[in-house]
Parts: sequence; C-alpha cells; structure tokens
Amino acid sequence: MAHKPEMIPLEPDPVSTGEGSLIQSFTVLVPPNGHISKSRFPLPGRTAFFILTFHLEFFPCFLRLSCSWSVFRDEKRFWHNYMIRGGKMLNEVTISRAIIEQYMKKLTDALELDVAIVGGGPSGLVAGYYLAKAGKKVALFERKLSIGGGIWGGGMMFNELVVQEESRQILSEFDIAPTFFEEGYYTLDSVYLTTTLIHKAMLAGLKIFNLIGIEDVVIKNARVAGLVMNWGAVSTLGYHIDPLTLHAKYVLDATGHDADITRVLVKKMNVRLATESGGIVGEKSMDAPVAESQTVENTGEVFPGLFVSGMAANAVHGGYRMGPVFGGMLLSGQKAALDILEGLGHG
Ligand code: 48F
Repeated sequence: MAHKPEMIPLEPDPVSTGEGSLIQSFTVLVPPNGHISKSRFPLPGRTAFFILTFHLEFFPCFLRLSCSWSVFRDEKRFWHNYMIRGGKMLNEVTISRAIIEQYMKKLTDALELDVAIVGGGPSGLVAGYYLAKAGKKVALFERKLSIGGGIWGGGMMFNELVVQEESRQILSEFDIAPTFFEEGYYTLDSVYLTTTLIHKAMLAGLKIFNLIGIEDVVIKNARVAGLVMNWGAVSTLGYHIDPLTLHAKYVLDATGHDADITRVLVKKMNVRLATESGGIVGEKSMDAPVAESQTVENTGEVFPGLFVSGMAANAVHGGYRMGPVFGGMLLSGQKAALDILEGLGHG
C-alpha cells in the first residue's frame, strides 16, 4: 500500500491560547514503501510506518524547531490510531508537560489583574462576562471543582429555576431564551443556565480558576489590592501550607451567603465597611420580592478596592434571602461590573 506524506496542522485552543510562545506542529506521515528490512527492524512479514512530528515554537528572542518520531509495527493499529488521533501520536510526558506549561502560563498571567472575582456563582460569572467584554484583565477563582455555585441545584434539587422580566436583557445578551410560565415568571433549566454563563464568560475573555480558594486579601495603602490564594483542598484538609498572592486593582466578593472575603477583611483588619452598621450586618430570612431588589441595591464597593455582589451583598448589608429566583443575581453581577468599570475609569 503506498501512502502519500501528509501534513496535519494543529488547531489552537481558542480559550487557553494566550500571549507567549505560539506553538505550531505538523506531522509528516512517511510512506512505508513495503516492508522494513529485517536487519534494522525485527518485524518479519509486517509493514512499519514512521510518523515524524515537527514542532515549531516561537519565543520572544528565539525560535525552536524540534522533531519527534514513532514507528507503528501493525498496520491496522496504525490506521486506527491515525484516524482517531488525527495523525498525532500520544506521549504521556508530552501530555503532562502541555498541561503544566499551559497552566503555569495562565496562572502567571493572572497574578496582576484589573479585577479578581471570588466565587463562580451567577453574580460572579455575569460580572466576569461584562468586565471581560469591556477588555479588562479579569479572572475568577472558585474553590470547588465545578463552577456555577448555587445555580446547578435549581430549587431543592429540582433543576429548574425562575427568572423575572427585568433580567431578560441579560439573558438575551447571553443568547438564553427562558420559558414563559405566567405573566412575570420565566423558567430556565439550571444546567443550561450554568453552562451557558460559563461558556459565554470564557469566550468573552474571563479566565476561570477552579479548585483555588481565597483565604485572605492583600492590603496596600488602606485598600484591598489583591488576594491570597491556596488550593481549595488545603482548607478542606486543614493543612498548614503557605499561600500564594496576586494583585488586582479591584476585588469582587461574589462568594454567596458566606461573604467570605469581606468577612476575612473585617475579622483581620477590623475595618469599617460602607454598611449601615459599619460591619457585616448579616443575611435575613426569606422575603423574595424585597430581596430581589435589595440584591441589586446592595451591590457596590464596601471598602476601598472591594466590591460585593449577589448573596454576599445581601449578607454584608443585611438583606433578605430569595431562594431559587435568579434575576437579582444576574442584575447584581451586571451592576458590579458597571460600577467597577467606572472605578477603573472605563469610558
Ligand atoms: O452562592 P453562589 O451561587 O453566589 P451568588 O452569585 O448566587 C447566589 C445563588 O446561587 C443562590 C441564591 C439565588 O437566589 O440565593 O444562593 O451570590 O456562589 C458562590 C461561590 O463562591 C464560592 C463557592 O464555592 C460558590 O461556588 N466560594 C465561596 N467562598 C470562596 C469561594 C472562597 N473563599 N474562595 C473561592 N471560592
């Protein structure tokens, strides 16, 4: 069987491709041209195939060309692998190196931000979307494995939730069409809402780091100027491991009912917040209609450099809870983004 050499360009990953070296790889399939000689390869009666893969990497000051090769002994296995892997041979070490290098690049890039968002619930995701869309350097940190906070579970694990008329402009920005239930009430599949918010926010340029918990803030000149981070599992396990730090012009506490970031600031720095009492007032019981408008009203800067949104805003200012109606959460995220943009001097 005669095979023509082929070149297979790799598609770059649109989300993880950042600044830095641009890697281009191409694979050349070398035709076997019959059987490989017994003296060089002990493969009597079999066809062997060479795969040569060239990697071209661009660095700021130099260019690196490298090559790797593999031999397939078995024709059937070769074609099977070739077809399903698009001609690219897998190497476990390359897989590990790719993950480590790409993650380090992404995390290093997030050490100096315009805005650092803590919490991957609805308000954090929506804020991240609008900030990224406005061209700001913004990253979101979530200590759990999955992003989405309280959206996934809908109401009492029935994976449907309710949104109101007021939030429909945000839903259409995200290309989400809710289902009409009755006048003023729309429903949404909570899995659909979660995944779409994440997807659109990342496409807009929001960088998301799951499994990273924020345990403290950075203070500079009496202002919140960054975050102190550690693996989410470190606090779960109760290990004593020193954290790492990032700087941000603004921090958004979108940590939900716990208002974790504002709480740690008050506890450690004994500061006065821009709330009625000067401290964390604490969340009140259920009153959905009141809570929905309070969530938006309470969204804002509570200490220089620190904004609150979503349920964290209600916990800090003493607002009511509202349960599985999510319009206020989406609107709060949008308001947080607009206020922060103003703080950043965005025109
Ligand atoms: O609670 P959550 O969904 O925040 P939200 O945007 O939305 C609230 C609603 O989901 C719901 C509601 C609607 O009517 O009342 O509760 O206010 O998501 C907050 C996320 O923050 C993460 C937490 O795991 C959750 O996913 N989180 C909390 N503390 C930290 C954190 C921390 N210290 N570091 C990182 N992530």
